[in-house]
Amino acid sequence: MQFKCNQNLPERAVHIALKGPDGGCKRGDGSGCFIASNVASTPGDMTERGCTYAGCRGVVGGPVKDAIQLTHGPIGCAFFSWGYRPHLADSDFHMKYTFVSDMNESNIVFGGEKKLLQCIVEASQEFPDAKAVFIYNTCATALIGDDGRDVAKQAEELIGKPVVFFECEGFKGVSQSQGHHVGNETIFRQLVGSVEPEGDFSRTINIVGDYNIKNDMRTFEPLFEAMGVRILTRFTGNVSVEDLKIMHKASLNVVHCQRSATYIADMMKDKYGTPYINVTLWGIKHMSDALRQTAAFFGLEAEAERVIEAELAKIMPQINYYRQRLTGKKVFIYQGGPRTWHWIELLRELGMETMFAATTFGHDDDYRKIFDQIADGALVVDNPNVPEIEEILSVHKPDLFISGNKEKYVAYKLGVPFVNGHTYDTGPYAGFSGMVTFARDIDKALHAPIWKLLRSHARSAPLRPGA
Ligand code: CFM
Repeated sequence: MQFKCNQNLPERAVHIALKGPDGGCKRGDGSGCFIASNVASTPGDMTERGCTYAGCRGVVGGPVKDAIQLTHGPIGCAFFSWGYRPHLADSDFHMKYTFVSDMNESNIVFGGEKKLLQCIVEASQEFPDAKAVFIYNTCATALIGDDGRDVAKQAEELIGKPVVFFECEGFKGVSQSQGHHVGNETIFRQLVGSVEPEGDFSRTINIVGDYNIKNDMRTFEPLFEAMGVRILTRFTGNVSVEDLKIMHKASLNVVHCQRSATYIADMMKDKYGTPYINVTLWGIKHMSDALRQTAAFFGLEAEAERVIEAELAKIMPQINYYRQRLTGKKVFIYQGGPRTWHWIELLRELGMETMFAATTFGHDDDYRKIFDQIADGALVVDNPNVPEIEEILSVHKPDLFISGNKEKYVAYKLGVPFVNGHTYDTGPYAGFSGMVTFARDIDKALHAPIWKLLRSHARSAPLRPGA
């Protein structure tokens, strides 16, 4: 399978595969099985990838609600990493403010360490309620060799609070995925286990790898709690610095996003012996499995069944209504990583089939999970460039495109119904109740009156009446 748009970019062939009937996959260049992923984008390829800084500041560190989020770098790095991802919390300090050392030309020539120290002290004086300062390194400050770790140490003594320095300079990896790794390691090293609280932690879990996009957590946290499990820490949606410090006390880590957060689950397993389970918290089967697996760990099986039964009774009439409206539709999902495979089953539960699947920065394990679940004949693309996305939409014509803000207007311009699966235009979409919202949004996108109007009139009508 080749794209017409890639005639001058033969390197793309190894990133494109069709799911074969043998359960495996076929490479685009016919050279055998498996799709190339998590490698540097080819020069000339119009990739949509982000950088290591984006993955660290925007995804893992940014949601922590009571830390000063300080970018050490030029002002644009701070502005363009702020406010786009709705990782909500029960307070909005982290969403309302962003801080930057505002490196200008003379700082780049003479070094920015003094300026950074001054910024940390000033920001913590202005916002005395903040519980820590998170500093994110950028390309500019890494290249000139500013020693941010040392500045953080000095600052910690001056302000008496944790100053956490993330070595997440943008050029470090091939995508934002490397930034998740840096974020996990740094939080683990500097915060987790730094206090030892007293108390009973025997029935506690951490939700690891959920970022509370548009309050997703509100859909599933009460269900875990209804089974008799206490949620100690969230990594990192709606979390405070104090919660991160004590997360090593939990009995079990429940890992949702397995791309951005398995690192910390592994480190906690090694150091503290904390076991973890991998779950998906979207869709009926997966959400039920997550509750059942967690319950089995604590011997709460009967409670889990009770909760699941009560929740299904609430949503099934609506799910059945939407399913008959959505059945038979073919979907193109393009997400950053895991959400592509997390949602294949959920869409099936709504009667739809994923025939085109792509991720921006998925690794081998993400693609294995996609190929395990996806239907025969489906097209899988690693890190699709914009012309490839346009070609899928205009030549293969999926009924629905699920992706993010970068792709939204491409979809609309090409007349393809679209739902925002990254930041959600409405949401939340997780849990049982979120699935109803998701189904409703898909139904609205597919059956919006605009599609009929477009097909019947607009294309054949003159651009201006009377012209
Ligand atoms: Fe994990 Fe995420 Fe995702 Fe992700 Fe992201 Fe995201 Fe995503 Mo957008 S942490 S990998 S880096 S599930 S912001 S909340 S939706 S690309 S598939």
